[in-house]
Amino acid sequence: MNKDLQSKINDKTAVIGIIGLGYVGLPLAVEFANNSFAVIGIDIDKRRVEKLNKGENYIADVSDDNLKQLVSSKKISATNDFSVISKIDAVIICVPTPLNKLKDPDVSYILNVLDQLTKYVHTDMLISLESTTYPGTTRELILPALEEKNLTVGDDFYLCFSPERVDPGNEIYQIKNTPKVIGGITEKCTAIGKLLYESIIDTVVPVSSPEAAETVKLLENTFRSINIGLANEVAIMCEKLGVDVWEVIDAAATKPFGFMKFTPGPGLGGHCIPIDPHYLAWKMKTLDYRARFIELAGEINTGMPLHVLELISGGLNRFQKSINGSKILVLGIAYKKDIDDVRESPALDVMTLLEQGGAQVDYYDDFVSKINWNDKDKYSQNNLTAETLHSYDAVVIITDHSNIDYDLVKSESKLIIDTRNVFSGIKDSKIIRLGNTQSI
Ligand code: SAJ
Repeated sequence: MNKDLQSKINDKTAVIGIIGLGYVGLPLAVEFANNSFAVIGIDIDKRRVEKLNKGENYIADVSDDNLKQLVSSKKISATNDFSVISKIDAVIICVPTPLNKLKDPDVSYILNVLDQLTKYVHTDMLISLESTTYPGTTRELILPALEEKNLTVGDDFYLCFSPERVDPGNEIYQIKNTPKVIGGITEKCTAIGKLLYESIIDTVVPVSSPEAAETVKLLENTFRSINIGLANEVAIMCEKLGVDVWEVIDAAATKPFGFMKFTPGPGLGGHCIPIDPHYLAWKMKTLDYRARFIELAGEINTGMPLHVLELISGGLNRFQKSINGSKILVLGIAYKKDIDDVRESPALDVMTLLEQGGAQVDYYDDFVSKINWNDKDKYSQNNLTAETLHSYDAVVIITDHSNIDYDLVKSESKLIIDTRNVFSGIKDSKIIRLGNTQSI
């Protein structure tokens, strides 16, 4: 007897498909497989598919051994052949949604998936979109394409939006214990989607529509971008006011209600926070509304690398040096501490500005051995010895990885620009801290 989707989810015989096996999709595939579902990962990157089918992990938040065990026990397999969708009961789309050169949404990855999905969509199937996107994408782009197959949403198939809430490197909050929001086209869609996610996640939060769920995600990340922008602007104000922004923020954070701590930095990195707010701003433009907070936060955050350059220039000036002709070491180039991801990292902007200013720029980051930077391969310095540090006119701390010997950095560097308050409260004329009078 052909069990319906609901009973297949309940008895875990539903075959789960994850499209897009990156920092969102692969952990999700592992989570479903760990909960006894058969999972088929689909990705257009053949190398990634091959690695996965050999049980080789490439995502830091996934356990190598767990993945190897799931692949060898055939709970997880991967392919780049979308026709497997015809035997998949629930498919979850986790493909990138970047910005194009004009900073407008680039939903081409979603559209490419849709081209394939419409070939193989079948009755009694759940489709959940997780890729962060502008409100309306699920209903305006995905639904019509599926309904063209003479299938009725809420009867023949179920369509939801459920935003991912992955915080790479976060060891406390992971998939199971991070509440999951979900909004379906119909109430039955939401109910089926909620049932599926509840099989792996402790708390699933239904909302009334996909648009609500799409907007929840954008609010979450816009909230962060704007508050980080505020922290960055307060840092610049504190340099002019003659106070230490880090002391001010720490003291403000003692307020037990009505305040949430954000800290300044060299800019905004990652594949979400710098990008997601622009999806909301773009959608609002189509509705003749200007999202001014988002634009202003974007201006301030993208202006921080240039501010860091001014701090470096001011510091070199103390030693009658200029950026032009100086040797500069950037310490930490990942977009945030203790991870290996450099996407949108402000370190890359700072390095480009330094090189444009005539400096010789090197970096040290033992999470990131090599980058492709301005179309050429650049390698991390091998080790951080006293001799290495002393050979640079300035050392710029962009990402404060935990595994650095900062005492050595302090004793052996001629000049330090500290954008992460590593040397908190230390008054030393060779240390310039972002957001602190000592810096100027
Ligand atoms: N940053 C600051 N000051 C702060 C916080 C962050 O300068 O007070 C910088 C970081 O250095 C980094 C960037 O902002 O360059 C983004 O930081 P993030 O902590 O938001 O890191 P992401 O983008 O890896 O993770 C975020 C999630 N983080 C948290 O919730 C803490 C969350 O915003 C999203 O669920 C997730 O991206 C996503 O994928 O949308």
